[in-house]
This record gives sequence, structure tokens and C-alpha cells, in this order.
Amino acid sequence: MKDRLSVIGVGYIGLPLATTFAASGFDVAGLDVNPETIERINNGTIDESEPDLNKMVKKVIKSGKLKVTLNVDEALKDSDIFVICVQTPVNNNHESNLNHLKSSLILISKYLKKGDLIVIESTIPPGTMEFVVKPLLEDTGFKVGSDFFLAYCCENVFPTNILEETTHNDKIIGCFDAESSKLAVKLYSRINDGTINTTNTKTAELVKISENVFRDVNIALANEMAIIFNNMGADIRLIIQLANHNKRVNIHNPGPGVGGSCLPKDPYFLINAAKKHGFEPKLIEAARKVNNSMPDYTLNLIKKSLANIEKNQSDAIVTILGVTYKGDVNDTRNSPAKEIIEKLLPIIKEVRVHDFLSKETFGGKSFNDLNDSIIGSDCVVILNNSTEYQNIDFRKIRELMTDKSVIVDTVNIVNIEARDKNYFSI
Ligand code: SAJ
Repeated sequence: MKDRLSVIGVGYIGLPLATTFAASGFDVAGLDVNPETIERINNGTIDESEPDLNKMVKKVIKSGKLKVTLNVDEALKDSDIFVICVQTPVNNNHESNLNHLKSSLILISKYLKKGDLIVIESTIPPGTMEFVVKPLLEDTGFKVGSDFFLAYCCENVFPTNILEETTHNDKIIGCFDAESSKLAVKLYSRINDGTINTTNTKTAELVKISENVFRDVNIALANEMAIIFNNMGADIRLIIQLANHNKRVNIHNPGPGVGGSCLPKDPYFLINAAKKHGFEPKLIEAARKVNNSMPDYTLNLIKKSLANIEKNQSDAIVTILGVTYKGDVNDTRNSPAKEIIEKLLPIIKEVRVHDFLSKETFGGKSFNDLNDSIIGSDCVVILNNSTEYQNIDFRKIRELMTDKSVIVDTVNIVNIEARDKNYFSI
């Protein structure tokens, strides 16, 4: 196996992977269609929420082991290994859009030569390897397993811990033939000390989707129980904490909704596939509905809390703490904050937005200073559990607020001492 490798798509997943390959000795060329992405990588201003990654990117760029570019020829011309890490979104009808994947494959086809290995890391609907990827590459006249080699090595790294998980997580690799399997295992063994499991492509595709469906359904269960227990006046967090003492129970955390680029999308890959095979899934679809309803539940909680202090909505100032889709990331894709802020804007006098890691406001008024965002606010809504928010003593925040103001805590981070009659939580 030669040591020249191309990564197509150097975003959230592709960049850490390209960096890890570069740090382990490969000459890596990263290709992206987004000039800003390339600029940020070359300037060393990458992702504050992954500090170790930042350091390592700077190192491999400086040493010349990683080069990132918008130029296809420069990125693909001398490589023997191609790793695709492009996004595979769904449209408004929840149907998958594989355009980025297909165009990456078409680009690779132009450079494909005998002996090359192509790896797909992007999450894909079941059957994509067999019915989309393989035929597109075989259009070159080359055959998988004899002329070139092909593997699906689904990514499973956890945002906030990506670099560590790229090198230590167990991997699942799906291939059509033994030689592809052998080459893919050899490739990942260079960077990963976890167990590398091999299987067929369909199984690997379904393993990846199952992981995120499992998490989505479990979060939905926690959210539904939170709503039921709230109505009963019971403390969901305490119940979860105590129930999880049973070693066979692992209830997840309720929250303002499920965001990010994976969980709001991947279950639809399975729902659509099930329908194609004549089965109407009930549980997985219901879980999606429960999770999608949480921003509205949060919105109603904000309205209820304002009513509780007899504050007219149209005169109210609401402060949102945390716009990213979860704590400690700077990623706002599919963040529940978007829906909540956009629905508050027309009914509330002022929506203030503060986040330690993101400048996004979704139309609200941006506040760099936390205290400034609190003073004069009628309702402080906490939407994510970033470490900086967790470290706050909310008694101090309470001192900045008037007696006739409320805190809505969707992620259970306000310290017990600051939970008074004007404290609301999910
Ligand atoms: N969330 C809850 N309650 C919880 C856990 C999460 O409401 O108990 C919310 C988060 O706040 C966030 C959303 O769910 O809005 C998703 O966050 P997450 O931490 O569950 O997952 P992601 O999207 O950051 O990463 C997931 C991971 N999948 C699993 O853990 C099964 C990651 O390992 C995958 O690599 C990633 O999806 C992906 O790319 O598929």
C-alpha cells in the first residue's frame, strides 16, 4: 500500500481523519468545495471546540504532510487511496440527497487506476454501496475486487472528542470482497488501535444507522417521560439518576430537542428503507416526532413561565443561553435554538442570544457579554450544557435578575441553590 491518500470533504469528519492519516505518515491531500473551509484550515482557525485537533492540524499543515485545496487535479492526481467524507443530507421530505457523494465518485472515476482503494466514510442509506457507489465506479470499466478495491468504513466519532475517537474507536468495515476488506483493515490499522470488524456492505450500512436510531429513540423516551413527569410534578432528572442505578437501565437526558447533522437525519434512512420493503415503522417514526416536538414544548414552557410572572409576551425580553446543537461544540446545524428563537421573535419584544462558542443568533440580538445579556431580561432560557454554562453559579445570575423574572433550564444545569419559585425546567 502506497502512502499517498486523498480525503474528499475536509469538514467535521474529513479534517480529523485527514489529519490523523497525515500524522501517521501518509501524504494527504484534502479536497473541499468550500473556499472558507480551505482558508480556515490553512490559517489555523479551525474548531475551538476540538483543541487537540487544532494543534495537530497546524502541525501537519506546517510539515507539509497535509495539503488542503479546492483544486481537484492537485488533490486527486497522485493518490492510490481515496476517502470520501462528504455530507449526505435529507431534503424537507426526509429523502436522502446523495449528490455530494455522487459527484465525489465521478471526480475519483477520472483518476481511478488499477489497485486503488476507495473508502466511504459518509453515512449512507442501506443499499447505497451496492446500487449507487459500486455501479458509478464500475462505469469506468474497472471491476471491484479485481481492478480496484472498495470499502464502507462508517464514521462513529463523537463531536467534542473526535480526535481521540478517530484513533481508538472500534471500526466496522463493510466490503464486497476479501481483498478490499484486507486493504481497508490494513489502512485503518495504521491509525486506529480499536478492534476492526469486517462484514458485508449492507450490514455495515445498517450498523451505522442503528447506532444513531438507538440514540434518537432513547432520547425520545427521555423526552416523553420528562413531559409526563413534569405534568405530574415529579423530578425527571432525579428519577433518571435513580433509575440508572439499575445496571440494565440507561435512560438518556431530556432536552430542548435533538439537533446536529446526524440524529435528525439518519433515522429517516431506515424509515424510508423499511417503507420500501413494505413495512411502516412505528416506533422510530414516533421517536422522531417526539424529538421534533421538543422546541415547541420549550416554547410553551417559556410562555408559561412568563405568564407565571404576569409578563405580557409582547413586552418581554428573553435571553437565550446556548445556540449550538449541544454543549461544547460550535456547530449550529439543526440546532433546536433555531426553531425556538425564530418562533419567539414575532411574539416577544426582544430576543437576546449568548453563546460562548458561536456567533450565530438566528435573528436574535447578539450579546458577547453574559452579564449584559441577563441584566433587564425577563426570562433566561438555557438551551445547552456547555462547560462554561455548567460552571456558572446561577445564584450570581439570579442577583443580576429582578424578582419578577424567570429561568427556564432545558438541560438541568442550574445549581439547586438557585432554583426558586421562578425556576422552570424540562
Ligand atoms: N441529546 C439529548 N439527550 C441526550 C443526548 C443527546 O437531548 O441524552 C441531544 C443533543 O443535545 C443533540 C442531539 O441529541 O442536540 C445529538 O447529540 P448526540 O451527542 O447524541 O450526538 P451527535 O449528533 O453529536 O453525534 C452522534 C453520535 N452517535 C452516537 O452516539 C450513537 C456520534 O458517535 C456519531 O458519530 C455522530 O452522531 C454521527 O456523525 O453520526
